[in-house]
Amino acid sequence: MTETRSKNEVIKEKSRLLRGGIADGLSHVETGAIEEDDTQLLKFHGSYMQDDRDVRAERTKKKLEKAFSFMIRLRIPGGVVTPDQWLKLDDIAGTYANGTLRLTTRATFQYHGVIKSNLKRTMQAINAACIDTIAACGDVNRNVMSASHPFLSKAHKEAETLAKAVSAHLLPRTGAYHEIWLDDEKVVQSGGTAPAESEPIYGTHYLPRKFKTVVAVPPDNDVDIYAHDLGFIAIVDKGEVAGWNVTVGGGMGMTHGETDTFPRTADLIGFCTPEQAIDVAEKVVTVQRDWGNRAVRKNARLKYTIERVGIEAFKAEVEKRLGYQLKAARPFTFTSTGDPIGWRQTLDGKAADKKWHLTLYVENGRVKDTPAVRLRTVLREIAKAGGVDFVVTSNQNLVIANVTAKQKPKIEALLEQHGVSIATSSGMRRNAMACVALPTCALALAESERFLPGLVTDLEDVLDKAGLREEDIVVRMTGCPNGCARPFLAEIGFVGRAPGLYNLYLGAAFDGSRLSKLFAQDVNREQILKLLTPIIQRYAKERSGGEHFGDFVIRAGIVKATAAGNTFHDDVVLAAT
Ligand code: SRM
Ligand code: SF4
Repeated sequence: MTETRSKNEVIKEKSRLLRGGIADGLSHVETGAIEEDDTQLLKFHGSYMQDDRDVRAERTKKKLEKAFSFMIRLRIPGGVVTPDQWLKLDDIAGTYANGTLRLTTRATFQYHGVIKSNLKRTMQAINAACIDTIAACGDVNRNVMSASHPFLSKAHKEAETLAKAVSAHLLPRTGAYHEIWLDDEKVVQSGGTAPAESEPIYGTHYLPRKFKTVVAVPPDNDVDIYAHDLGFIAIVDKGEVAGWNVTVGGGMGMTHGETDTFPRTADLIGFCTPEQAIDVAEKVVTVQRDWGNRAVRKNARLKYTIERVGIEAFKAEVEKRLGYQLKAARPFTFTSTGDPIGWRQTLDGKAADKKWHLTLYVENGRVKDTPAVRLRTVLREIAKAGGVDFVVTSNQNLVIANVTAKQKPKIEALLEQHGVSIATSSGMRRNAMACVALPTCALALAESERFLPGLVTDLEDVLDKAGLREEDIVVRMTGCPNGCARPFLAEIGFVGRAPGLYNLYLGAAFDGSRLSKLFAQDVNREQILKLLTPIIQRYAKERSGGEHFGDFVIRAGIVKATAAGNTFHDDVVLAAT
């Protein structure tokens, strides 16, 4: 290790395999916070320290400590929970968090607003539901997402099985999690420096940066495979997975004004058999472990390693460590990144065994009750009745899966009774996603989850007049350029710059394979509508056949196509505002 390594590398090194001073920090009742270094380690345990930014200025004025609380992210590879687990998770939301469950863009749950004195109790309650939060965040392989849901077909089940296996194989081995949160026997004496256990895959410094893996089943690219460090694409032959195409080096995060940071779509490097997949995952991870940038965190993701060494050199090193070459990638076709909202039936098997699955649109993934729409209550009712499964999707939606023909009308009636509609108000809303942003996210520059729904309502008026209300148009918003709702892969993307101001990006591909391009800078709600109205009107008149909005804006010369991540900042011609 050179002296130029980043601060986080030193924190990891001194942490005694992710212990640091977390346990001690939890016992300090005089503050709602924990030490800064420990906040970095806490991420590996699935939690972030945050503060309520809505009251930050007022509390500072009154010389009060910030209103600290903790966000907790669950690790659920494949995204499935049983009704019993749902009820337990719902209880936790009411008892320890802010009364909501937040479905994330990586197909799991987050809690917000857990205060320090409840953090350990909440972790224990999550574990009592047979779910953990290990490696849900931090410089490790995180929760592994798989395509829509495992009950759709045999191939989807195999995708879930792979997601679970990769997640398990790449889990940190440290006993720190069990020791701190579950009172397991300590593996290391307090204050000791030599941990008794080791990390065979990660070593003491873990990865240079976060690492994300997904599994897709064409034609759905619901997991947005090109946005992830590592991806497996099912190649299905006669209903069976013959193997997996492998993708590496995708990512969204960048920093405004720093062109050495950029979103990048992953490269396809070959095909592996089902038996080889876990080893491929491990070797991709270990090459990134050894070759990733440990000096500059903003350039530490796998996408920058690949940009630096070149995809061929990266692939060659993976193959060297595997001891064999990957086969040539096999043909496949993706058609969309969104979820098919509404009912669909199991795709394969005997007609009599086929079940129904309802994909419910959940606005920005927030499961809550309002006086008119009691989503949290109805999902509780459905869970209490049992006999179904719940699956979180990578588009912040929820599948109520394995519904029998007899249960179907009962579920529909319950939803209606609680004001929850299966239909969405437009094709744009069905394809809309916003990240959390304010008030909990420390990095937010602008609103997102609290702003996008209203903006979509305004845009729906424009779509209505153009006769495009039902048109599927992918729109995504984030409160900063970290890209948590994958805005650079949206046909219309908004990225926060400052309160009320967004950069507007256009032209990503509907199937998630092409990044967008900056179209307008620092625009407010009024300017956004002024800019998008004529484009939407032109799209209605001039589009050819089933042409998607993202393709149209390129053909019409409104923005240039982005061929690759490293040209994302090129050829930008800003619109006059
Ligand atoms: Fe994210 C950081 C929320 C998916 C890229 N993300 C954060 C933090 C933890 C802010 C922080 O570091 O203090 C946000 C917490 C907000 C809050 O109050 O809850 C946060 N990210 C989210 C979630 C909850 C957004 C959502 O609305 O659903 C998603 C949780 C996913 C999960 O369950 O694991 C979430 N984040 C993503 C994605 C999408 C994806 O992976 O498909 C991305 C872009 C893909 C990628 O990783 O490149 C993403 N989040 C980031 C980044 C930028 C990373 C980078 O390489 O530059 C950060 C900041 C960082 O890591 O320094 C970040
Ligand atoms: Fe926070 Fe930015 Fe991620 Fe939104 S995109 S949740 S504002 S880090």
